[in-house]
Amino acid sequence: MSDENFDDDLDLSTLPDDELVEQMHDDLYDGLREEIVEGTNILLGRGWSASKVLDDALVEGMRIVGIDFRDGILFVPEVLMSANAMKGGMEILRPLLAETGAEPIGKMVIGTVKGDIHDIGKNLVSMMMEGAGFEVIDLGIDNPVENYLEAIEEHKPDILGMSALLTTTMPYMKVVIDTLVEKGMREDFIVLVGGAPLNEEFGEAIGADAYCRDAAVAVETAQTKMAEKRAA
Ligand code: B1M
Repeated sequence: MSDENFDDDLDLSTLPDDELVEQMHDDLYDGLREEIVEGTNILLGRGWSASKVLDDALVEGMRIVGIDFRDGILFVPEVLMSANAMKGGMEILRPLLAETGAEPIGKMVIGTVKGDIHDIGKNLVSMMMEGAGFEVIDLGIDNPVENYLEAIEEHKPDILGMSALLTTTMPYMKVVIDTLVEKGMREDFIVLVGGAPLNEEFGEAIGADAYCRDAAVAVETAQTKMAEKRAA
């Protein structure tokens, strides 16, 4: 995939559409933000719709990145660079997508729980979810239950995502879920949880809909749960 790195003076605008899209997959894989911005602009200039650029060039490229991340071929720094490159393209497309009324496939509020300042994993999840076409409202780190409730009230998400990296902070996820139950709101949302010290058993015990081992699983789970919700 990275063989193209040597080719610094490749003029993207000379490539036919299919080769340019393939090149963008490689550039996304290699975390080349400027090239992704340029490729995105070229495709739009050729009359591609924003959603086609998003799906065929960016989301497909991130799908490939996600597979190699899950399989241990790519590592965190590389994936952060890919995600950053994708964000470069997304920044151009986001206003155009809003303009054409293309609906995101779902909305997620996500945040790291109270007492916990780890955010690398959560950021990856946010970016991969955005890459898969979800709208993501990222609350950042160290969120007390009030922050989640405010965001739910304001953004009316389909999914509530929580991240925790410490054994001392992961129980706080239950505080948030119990609060939703107390307020009779629990069934209004798909609750997904993740973070290195968690496991499926913990997810079940606290009443989440699913524990997500990594960002790729978070995307897959969100897509499945959204489809189930729509079907119901
Ligand atoms: Co901290 N830290 N840390 N740390 N840190 C851990 C978690 C630790 C396991 C290290 C260790 O001792 N081996 C340990 C926890 C031990 C425990 O609880 N049993 C630990 C500790 C002790 C601490 C401090 C207490 C240290 C201290 O101050 N004495 C302190 C706590 C601060 C606090 O939060 N209050 C602390 C601080 C820090 C730094 C600030 C230095 C830094 C964080 C920087 C940042 O995030 N901006 C840091 C780091 C980097 C780590 C390690 C080394 C790496 C975490 C990471 O980013 N992993 C970590 C060791 C480890 O985990 N092996 C460690 C990469 C990331 C991509 O993976 O976050 O697991 P991860 O995310 C994955 C999945 O888990 C999942 O998808 C992600 C992508 O695939 N996922 C979700 C995560 N969130 C999700 C949410 C979802 C779905 C999936 O929602 C739907």
